[in-house]
Amino acid sequence: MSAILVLCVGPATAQNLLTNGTFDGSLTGWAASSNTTYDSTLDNTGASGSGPAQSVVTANDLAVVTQCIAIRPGAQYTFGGDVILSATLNYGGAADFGVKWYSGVNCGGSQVGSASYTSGATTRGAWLSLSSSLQTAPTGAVSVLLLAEHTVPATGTDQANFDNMFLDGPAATTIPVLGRVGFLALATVCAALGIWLLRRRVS
Ligand SMILES: [Ca+2]
Repeated sequence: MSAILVLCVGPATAQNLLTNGTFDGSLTGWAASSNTTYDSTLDNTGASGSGPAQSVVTANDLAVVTQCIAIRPGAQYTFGGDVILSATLNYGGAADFGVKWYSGVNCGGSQVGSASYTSGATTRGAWLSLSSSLQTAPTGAVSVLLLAEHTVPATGTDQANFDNMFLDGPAATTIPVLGRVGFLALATVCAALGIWLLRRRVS
């Protein structure tokens, strides 16, 4: 019955699609550049064992933490997370979150549309929450690469930590393609279900 209701009413709406966006105990679910590690000491919410990803860039370099997610083209998404730039390991680095859309599953194929980024972290020594504007997944995209990025403009040691990352939006469900007969059958079942629910409510 619940499956029929989902078909009649439509799929569920926005949810955080990331695996382990809070970095509970490890970087499980994430790919990270070699200058990024798990840090158990600096969780944004103080939750024990839920550290952030920590990037320490020691040269004119880029650190990146990524996760690829299946998405639905044409659907709307927002992304972001929390970031703290170290006040002590400070060499003028910058940090933000971004998305890149891909035509193939698991971020294969080619990049589709433009990459988008949140604004960059502007202060150091305090956690900041960064969130994107509403993004529409481009036509032809089936997956998206979510990134946390940390760059340093020159040779020096700079530290950033990332936590509570999110990609909010509808999951990439496989929508069955119905022929005319199938559509009429589903419409009939939905109508019958509606009448049945109405009668139950009245009686
Ligand atoms: Ca955490």
